[in-house]
Amino acid sequence: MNKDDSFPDLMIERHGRVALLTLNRPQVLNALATDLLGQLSEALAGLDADNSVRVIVLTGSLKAFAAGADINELSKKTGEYARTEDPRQGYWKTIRNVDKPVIAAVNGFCLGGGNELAMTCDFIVCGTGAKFGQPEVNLAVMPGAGGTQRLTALAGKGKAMRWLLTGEMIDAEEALSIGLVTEVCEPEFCVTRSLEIAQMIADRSVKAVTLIKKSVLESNLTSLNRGLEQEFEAFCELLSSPDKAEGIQAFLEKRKAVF
Ligand code: CO8
Repeated sequence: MNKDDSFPDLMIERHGRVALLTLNRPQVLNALATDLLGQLSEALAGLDADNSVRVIVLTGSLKAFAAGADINELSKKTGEYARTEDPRQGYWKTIRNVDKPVIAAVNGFCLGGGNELAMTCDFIVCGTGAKFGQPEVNLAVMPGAGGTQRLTALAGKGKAMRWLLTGEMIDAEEALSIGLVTEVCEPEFCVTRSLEIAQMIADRSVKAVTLIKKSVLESNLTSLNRGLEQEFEAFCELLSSPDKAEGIQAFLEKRKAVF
């Protein structure tokens, strides 16, 4: 395992032509603080530009792929800041623009921004105990990195509405049944299995793989881009609301929010 000083919250490992990138901020269940998101976007861009790498597998720990954006940061953030100064949107753009295939290997909690990150990958393999969800509504906020768009595209309107509006979690079996994930395996084999699939892709023609990925993403790019803009505007509006202050305070005090 290669620890790079410029990526203190990531681990990067090479398996032949496959790179394994591991989120490593266990004390907060890999919550995607701005700094971690910045490291991730830089590491992914670096691997994308590295000719010795053909496929990337992104994973977390057995307990959590990522439990969402960092709620401590979210508490201080206003809509105005998110619109003007926040580097996060730029980081997300870099992440979704990676040309090489990226597979998410998910165990444990995959929530909020964590689920948005997994859905931004090209497909997801998960362990039996994985729990997916968009619980932002519990904090009186909403997904701001594509959750409303990508979950709807994968699960269909009814299920996406149900999960986005209630914040309920989706277990691995249900995630498989709706196509949110492509395969469920024993948790300890999730990364190995993802590396095996990555290896299969790495053996194919780079040119064919690159153009297939590009074409699949193109299929709904115009509507996705429009949806992402609308979602981000709504997200910024909620960041400055009094309900958000109560939602986050309640989380930090480990109590149920009252709206
Ligand atoms: N951010 C910060 N800290 C977190 C987060 C998080 N998202 N999730 C967990 N932690 C911390 C906990 O506060 C706890 O810290 P401590 O030990 O100091 O009390 C530690 O991680 C372990 O967590 P728990 O004790 O809660 O572990 P449990 O196993 O009891 O519960 C859960 C696990 C169910 C995952 C629970 O931690 C939880 O509900 N987490 C929050 C999930 C959530 O709401 N995610 C959505 C966040 S909002 C978002 O992603 C989109 C908004 C985009 C904003 C962009 C601007 C920043």
